[in-house]
Amino acid sequence: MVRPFLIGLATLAPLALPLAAQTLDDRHLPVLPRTAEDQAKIDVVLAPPTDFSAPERFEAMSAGAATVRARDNADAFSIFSENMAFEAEMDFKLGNALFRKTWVAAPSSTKASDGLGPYYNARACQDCHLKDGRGHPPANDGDGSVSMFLRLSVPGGPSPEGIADWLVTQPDPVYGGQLQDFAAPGHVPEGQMHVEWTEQPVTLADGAVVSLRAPVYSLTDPGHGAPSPDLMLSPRVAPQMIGLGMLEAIPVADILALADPDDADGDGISGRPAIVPSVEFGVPMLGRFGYKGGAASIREQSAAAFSGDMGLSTPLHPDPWGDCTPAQTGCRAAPHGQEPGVRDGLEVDGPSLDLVTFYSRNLGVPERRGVDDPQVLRGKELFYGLNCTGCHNPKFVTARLDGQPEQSFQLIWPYTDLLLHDMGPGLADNRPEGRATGSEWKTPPLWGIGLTEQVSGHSFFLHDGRARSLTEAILWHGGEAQAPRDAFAALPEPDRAALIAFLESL
Ligand code: HEC
Ligand code: HEC
Ligand SMILES: [Ca+2]
Ligand SMILES: [Ca+2]
Ligand SMILES: [Ca+2]
Repeated sequence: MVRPFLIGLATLAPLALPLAAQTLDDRHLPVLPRTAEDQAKIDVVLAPPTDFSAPERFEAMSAGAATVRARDNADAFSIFSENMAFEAEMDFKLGNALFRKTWVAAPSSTKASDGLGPYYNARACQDCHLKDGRGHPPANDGDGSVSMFLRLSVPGGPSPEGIADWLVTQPDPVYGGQLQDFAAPGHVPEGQMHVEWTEQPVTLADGAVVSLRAPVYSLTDPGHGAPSPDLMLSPRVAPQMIGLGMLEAIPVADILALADPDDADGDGISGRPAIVPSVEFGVPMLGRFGYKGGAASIREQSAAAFSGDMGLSTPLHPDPWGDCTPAQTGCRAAPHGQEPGVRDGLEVDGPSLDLVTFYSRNLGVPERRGVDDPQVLRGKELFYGLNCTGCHNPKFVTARLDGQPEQSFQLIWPYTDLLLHDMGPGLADNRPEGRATGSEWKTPPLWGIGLTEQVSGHSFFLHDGRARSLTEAILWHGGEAQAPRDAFAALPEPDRAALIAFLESL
């Protein structure tokens, strides 16, 4: 495999940042400043392609030197960054063990892994992020919504300081911020997620008919009283875990530079940054993780998962009852796994959170397949021509990082701008989150998407897994993406196939 993009250290000179960047920074990263010389090199590699008859330089290496060899088995997303030092492998393995670890409710004889719940969605990270890939919606009711969950909220509540355009919501006073569909022995689960599908046929320009399945979600078997009539639900399947450290290492200024909130360039696309109060740093930060950009860093997202998904405390969320509200008195009276002198008095101590974070940061992105295939190249040309790139931004160069070599200064190809976009009423969950409205979603990365079937055994896409194919996923696009979606629907069949072949090669 070629080791691309190793550029020597040059003299340090500060770079002028766009105005908006002055209020948000990358304090989650050990950033070294970019030099003028770095910037000149970056400008060259980030220039859009002009020739679609051959792949661009380094294009096959989706995550730069951290890219892993594509495997033809279900472990393709479980490989550590190719450029990781030998000494770091043990941390990755320990993090993996914690990611796979099955927790048990307290009190138990296995003191080292107790503290689960009392309410929870799953007993291990890996139960949702199956094979480090994405989850899926339930095939039938009662089939366990294990790899997806419902986020909950009601209108009202406080607004965090220093963040403009915050849409005020708060956790449900009884059910909290998330529906936990399991409970420890002796406790009643909060309820179940129920989904009803309706098939909606869509006719494309050439007469082909594609059926989209439209979901309606509800909370059934509520175990803690009738839910509030104002309750808002947001269904979410677990996303794939690859390349997250790279997304975390993109300089915030480079993401903000793509925002166009008033659509000044008139292309119908107006990305906005998600800005969230950082739990770890106590300041507003760019929200990079979660479907609406609800978390600033992998560490914060992982700590929120321990708390909300499994009821486990960490240094960032020290409450051992997780999402349980004051109204859930049974939960708050339940035994927990916190003991003085054991695991720093937490259910998951700081070093364990750091290991899981290191693991999550270093799941490698497989290299592209078929980059020079003529059909894939034609599909790439269409991807640019239809302005899919208006949101699925092809490439970035990560920040230079001190002591984090895997992610430092790499040319990456994630196909996301990490910004929020209005995707229209079809995809709306009608549940605002932070600055994201009920119809806005953060552009997801597309790298690895062609390996979904191989890793996960299904091809369900979008935030709730409603799309059963890449074609359906594209046809669900609306709002700011209406024009590219319509242009796709108007393509002749060979061009649609080429665009899909390009996506399959990512
Ligand atoms: C019940 C299922 C479930 C469990 C268990 C779970 N996750 Fe997740 N995970 C999700 C969902 C759903 C999201 C998207 C969340 C959102 O949109 O707010 C997510 C998002 C993430 C992300 C951000 C990915 C991205 O692309 O934005 C990370 C990192 C993550 N989870 C790590 C973990 C870790 C670490 C654990 C174990 C401590 C864990 N998860 C347990 C379902 C789960
Ligand atoms: C206005 C921004 C925007 C444009 C333009 C856009 N997308 Fe998307 N795309 C998104 C967002 C946001 C999502 C996630 C929506 C959701 O999960 O509900 C998404 C999801 C996807 C997915 C599914 C990803 C996954 O992990 O499930 C695919 C595939 C995709 N887009 C391809 C395309 C293609 C091809 C085009 C051009 C025809 C395009 N997109 C244009 C914003 C955009
Ligand atoms: Ca607990
Ligand atoms: Ca809850
Ligand atoms: Ca625009």
